[in-house]
Amino acid sequence: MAGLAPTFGRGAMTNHWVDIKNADVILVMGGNSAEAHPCGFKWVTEAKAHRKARLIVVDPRFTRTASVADFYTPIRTGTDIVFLGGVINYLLTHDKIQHDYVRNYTDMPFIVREDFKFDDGIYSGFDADKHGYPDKSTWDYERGDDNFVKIDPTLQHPRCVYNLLKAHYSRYTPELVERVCGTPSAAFVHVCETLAGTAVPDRAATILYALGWTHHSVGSQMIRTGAMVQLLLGNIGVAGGGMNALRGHSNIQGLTDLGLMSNLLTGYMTLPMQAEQDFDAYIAKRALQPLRPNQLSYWKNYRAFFVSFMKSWWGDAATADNHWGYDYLPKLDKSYDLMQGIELMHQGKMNGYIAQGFNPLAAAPSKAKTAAALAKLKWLVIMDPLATETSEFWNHYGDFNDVSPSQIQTEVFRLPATCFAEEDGSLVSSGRVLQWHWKGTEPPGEARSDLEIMGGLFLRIRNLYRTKGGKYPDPIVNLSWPYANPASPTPEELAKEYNGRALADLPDPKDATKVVVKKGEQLAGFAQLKDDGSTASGCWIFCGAWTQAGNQMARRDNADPTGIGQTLGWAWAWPANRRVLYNRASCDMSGKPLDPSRKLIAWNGSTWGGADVPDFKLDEPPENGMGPFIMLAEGVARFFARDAMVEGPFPEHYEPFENPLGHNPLHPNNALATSNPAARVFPDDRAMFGTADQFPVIATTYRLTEHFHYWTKHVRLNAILQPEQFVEIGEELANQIGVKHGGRVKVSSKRGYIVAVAVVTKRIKPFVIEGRKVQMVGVPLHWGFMGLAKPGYLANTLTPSVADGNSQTPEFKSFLVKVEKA
Ligand SMILES: Nc1nc2c(c(=O)[nH]1)N[C@H]1C(S)=C(S)[C@@H](COP(=O)(O)OP(=O)(O)OC[C@H]3O[C@@H](n4cnc5c(=O)[nH]c(N)nc54)[C@H](O)[C@@H]3O)O[C@H]1N2
Ligand SMILES: Nc1nc2c(c(=O)[nH]1)N[C@H]1C(S)=C(S)[C@@H](COP(=O)(O)OP(=O)(O)OC[C@H]3O[C@@H](n4cnc5c(=O)[nH]c(N)nc54)[C@H](O)[C@@H]3O)O[C@H]1N2
Ligand SMILES: [Mo]
Repeated sequence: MAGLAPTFGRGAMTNHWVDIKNADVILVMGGNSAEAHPCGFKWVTEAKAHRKARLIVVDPRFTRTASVADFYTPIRTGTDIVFLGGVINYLLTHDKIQHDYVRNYTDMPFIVREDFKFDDGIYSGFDADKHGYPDKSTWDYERGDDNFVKIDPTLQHPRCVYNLLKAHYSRYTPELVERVCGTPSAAFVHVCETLAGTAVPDRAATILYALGWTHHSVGSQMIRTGAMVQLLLGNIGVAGGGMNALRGHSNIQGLTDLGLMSNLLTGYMTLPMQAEQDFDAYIAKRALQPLRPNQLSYWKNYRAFFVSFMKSWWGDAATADNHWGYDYLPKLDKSYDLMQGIELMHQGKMNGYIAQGFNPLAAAPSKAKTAAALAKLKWLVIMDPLATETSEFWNHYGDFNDVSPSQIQTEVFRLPATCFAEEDGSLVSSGRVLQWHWKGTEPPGEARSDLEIMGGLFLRIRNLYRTKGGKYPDPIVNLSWPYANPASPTPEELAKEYNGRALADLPDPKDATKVVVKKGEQLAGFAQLKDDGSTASGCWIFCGAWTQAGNQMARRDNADPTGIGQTLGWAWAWPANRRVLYNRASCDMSGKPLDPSRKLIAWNGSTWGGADVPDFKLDEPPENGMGPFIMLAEGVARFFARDAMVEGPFPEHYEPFENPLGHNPLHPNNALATSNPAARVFPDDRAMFGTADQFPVIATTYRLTEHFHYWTKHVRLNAILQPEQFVEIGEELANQIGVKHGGRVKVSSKRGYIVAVAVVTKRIKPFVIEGRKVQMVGVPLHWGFMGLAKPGYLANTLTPSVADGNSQTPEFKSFLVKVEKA
């Protein structure tokens, strides 16, 4: 069975919400936090009020965030790599980088293999037939005889990362930015100058981003480019800095932490692929050994995390003989993300689908494809408090009932679920903070909690396997199910299980005669995890959340001893209650804080400590030269991503799959490099891309403060605030097509059309791209045919089915339409 978890966004904040108040410069780009994160946005206001922080907003539209910014400049959708690559070029050519930081804490001195090549938009190892890079072997550093990477601390070597990076982004000039992004070059340079002001130890910039970056076929690379800017400025690991992914649903961070993606296990461990039948090889590939002398490479403990995880799933049935249950795990032939799932349904290769807390007809791209896919299912189970567009898809197949439900054979089961306010549990915020919450009210009617529904399903399925056998019953019948009421596990039981406990007395590593944790006790943290079956932990990064001392997530001490928002007694953050990741980088090589006024940690001569939990080995003396990025085999941060990204080691601009130009201005003569050559496109979907001759207007989709996706239209007050579907359209375009404010427009793409009220606005202006004027419209996503608001068309009627090849996130934010008066 595959979990078709959607992959709409990923990552976490390297810092945390309150820490935004420590920033001197705040760049909101690829998001609209005032509107989508109004509560967390108060920390931006705080930074502006108390630190005189400068807020810069770069967005295709003038948003509510832009309205309170110190500086706003527009950008054409899907071109942020050009903008950010331009910032990198500016910082390097104007020597506005934090030298010691870059030299010591990043891979700039690392030397890259001689056979690594980049030619007119394509990296070495490309296979045009396979639409990607099956061979990434050249994307690597050069190794010495000792197998460590060769480096040149003087940064003179022509193939050191510094020189390759400099050459790569030398093409990204302010003129190019203006020509491709439509951002006036003077405005662009102003943003560069403002950011450059933080290339010093006592000033920091933070970047707040969300879906304006993830919802592109090159989304992951946009985020990487932003991270590279922050590394050049020395802004990662310091208070008021960071790369801060502001996430979506209240517990979407928890979803990825707990591995609810088709290719993940908990704590960002990964499921094996089909070729990985051998357990030791699976571990060896992930337990990365250091690439430089004296580095830590914390993932080398992978085996301990993994074996403890298997013990939590299969208990006594996980033994050395079955490789701790590795043999039970499914081995993937490919990723089974949402896009893949819809594709398989569409091909008639999937019989049934359980949608739990998810409304794919409304949320997935290309609604016509989704509807056709659902119609091919034999059965569909909806676990949701509400009747959703998906649960009623059969009634509205096509638009507004133009196909008779009797033609659709899919049997739909609705299992009414509770909502977060009707149950206890934990939520993980974007800042990685796990907060316990308590139920506010009893669930109505027949609603049951997700735990009870899942528990009931599991017991029945296990019983079928027990009584009737089946192809491979072992993984199901042997699953550990230690709950007091097996039909309804409690959130407390699960939280303790995720933390983990000792399965035998655990001896003190320094003195084997002493026991540090007794058999059966809760573990104190992931450093106690063992790879010999003597510990169990359902999610290693959550280890420490429910210790022998109790539920750490329920703590509510808001004491902030240093005044910089480090409230270590408030709830609990993964990993290890650390609030700012990579915080070792806030100190110089000798362990002294770079900025004494925003001190996170320091070396006191014998140990690391301070306002945060050190992201480092506590007793590691600075003079040993261990780098601050202990989760990487390099020990330092990477500009050169080696083989981590499907497109290549340095981000390169590729056009959205539907773009107004028809070519990539950086590679006008290489059609292979027009759009991301390694994006995820299913063959049949290629025919569904439109071109600018028929669809000349750019469209983007987004949210409004007054609604939460597709559910608040079921709530009377929200439905009153924003009662009816609308499209935002600039004055010039409105004049051209003869539509007045409050009139109606028809917006069509290659995949279908919507009709909505026209909101004619100055907030949207045309872009001048390669000397040509290009218009844009904005489509809020909240409407559909269920609920109390006026029925509207699903915004995803318009969007194309294509995704980022790393994250499988759809390109919701940049596509082409035609706009007419309706
Ligand atoms: N009120 C409310 N709040 C919400 C939600 C909600 O439905 N309602 N949803 C939650 C969820 S699940 C999520 S994931 C988050 C999303 O949070 P955001 O990503 O902040 O939300 P969006 O409205 O999708 O905003 C994306 C912004 O990016 C801009 N944009 C589009 N394309 C580009 C581009 O190419 N470059 C740049 N620089 N900007 C671009 C859009 O104009 C828009 O202003 O919000 C969460 N918060
Ligand atoms: N064009 C376009 N499409 C988009 C986006 C975009 O920006 N543009 N954004 C994308 C993003 S980021 C997201 S996150 C998705 C959102 O897509 P969805 O996640 O499908 O949207 P929601 O309406 O939040 O649906 C969640 C469902 O969960 C139900 N629910 C709430 N609480 C519980 C619970 O405790 N248990 C159960 N079982 N159900 C519960 C709600 O009633 C609701 O029906 O949309 C994506 N689609
Ligand atoms: Mo989201």
